Amino acid sequence: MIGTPHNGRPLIEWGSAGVALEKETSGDAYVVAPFPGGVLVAVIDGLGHGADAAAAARDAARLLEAHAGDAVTDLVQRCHEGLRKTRGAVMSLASFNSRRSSMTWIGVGNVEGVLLFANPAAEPPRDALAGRAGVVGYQLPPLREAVRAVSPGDVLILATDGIRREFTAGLSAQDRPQDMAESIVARYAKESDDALVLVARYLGV
Ligand SMILES: [Mn+2]
Repeated sequence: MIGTPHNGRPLIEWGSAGVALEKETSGDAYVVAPFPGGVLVAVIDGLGHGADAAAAARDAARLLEAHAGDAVTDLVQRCHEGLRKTRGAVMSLASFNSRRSSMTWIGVGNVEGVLLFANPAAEPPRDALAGRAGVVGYQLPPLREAVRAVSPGDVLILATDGIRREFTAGLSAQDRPQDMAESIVARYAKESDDALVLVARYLGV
């Protein structure tokens, strides 16, 4: 999918894929939400699975969509307050900024983030984004964001823990995001948890 009309041009191209443990009711959710000057992407894993997990993830997704242009630390704090009556959730957020050609990232809990560089000479060829332990809605770690420069063609992948950690093996930043997402789920989804992958390629302006 091409997301985010941005002055008429999309800032990212993205795709997603997932499987739910309980039919039709995934506790995992994603957000792709444009705002003036950028786009917010996020993957959320509501604790456990089933309807209560889905409710927590959905509440978080709504809050992120409604405030997409806010600083990522403020977004996590807002979700923390909004999810207190739910089971809680873990999440990773990335906010792309077109003017600065940057991505600001934060993660609470184990939603994996990997940034694949389009430049084949990049060393290292990818950057893993480590979240801090915690549960949004229950217990937050100190909130610290990380900022990365991004170039057109760089690919961000966010994956819940229903995807085995080895999913980054053999990935190429050249592939279509939707194909990458489907291939990761097909090869690395566990049978024991909801699984969701979001792949976003930064196109630049
Ligand atoms: Mn999970």
